[in-house]
Amino acid sequence: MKRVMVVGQTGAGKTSLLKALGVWEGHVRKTEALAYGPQCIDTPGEFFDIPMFYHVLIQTSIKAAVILFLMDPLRPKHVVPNFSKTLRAPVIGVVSKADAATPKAIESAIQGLQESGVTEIHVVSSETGEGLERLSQRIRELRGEELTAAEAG
Ligand SMILES: Nc1nc2c(ncn2[C@@H]2O[C@H](COP(=O)(O)OP(=O)(O)OP(=O)(O)O)[C@@H](O)[C@H]2O)c(=O)[nH]1
Ligand SMILES: [Mg+2]
Repeated sequence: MKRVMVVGQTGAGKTSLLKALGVWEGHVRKTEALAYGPQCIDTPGEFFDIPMFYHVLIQTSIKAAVILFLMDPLRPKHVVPNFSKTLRAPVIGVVSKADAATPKAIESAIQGLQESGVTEIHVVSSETGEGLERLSQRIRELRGEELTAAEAG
């Protein structure tokens, strides 16, 4: 299974993003434990907030085809330098909640992702759908799925 895994601080919008991308069918509520769907792996924010749990994220990442590493522009930045490099699948950085954040906050979140070791960064909103089409396309590429001629442009 080529699963999409999400990682990031509590309330960053991980579950909402999986839902908006169509890879999670369940409800969006606080994620209390690792949750596997046929197409995704959802993780609780605490696993990123509390270093004692890092090893769980790292071990779980082995089972992912692509990892979305979220930074919430509405909350105090939590940067763990080069954390994304410890994960065992390709990492895409995602600034969430673009609909509700100021350009300055978005810029700061992008910087936080760069400090976390991420090189590819998307700015999205699960509320309005901003940025989701491009992100979906990149996920499909990293999962090794063929694009249709129209999508490939
Ligand atoms: N404005 C706005 N709010 C969002 C967006 N995405 C998520 N939220 C809100 O952010 C809150 C947290 O969303 P979740 O998807 O549960 O966040 P999470 O990262 O899965 O949180 P944990 O499971 O606790 O780690 C909810 O109140 C969502 O409605 C977005 O794109 N825009
Ligand atoms: Mg969640």
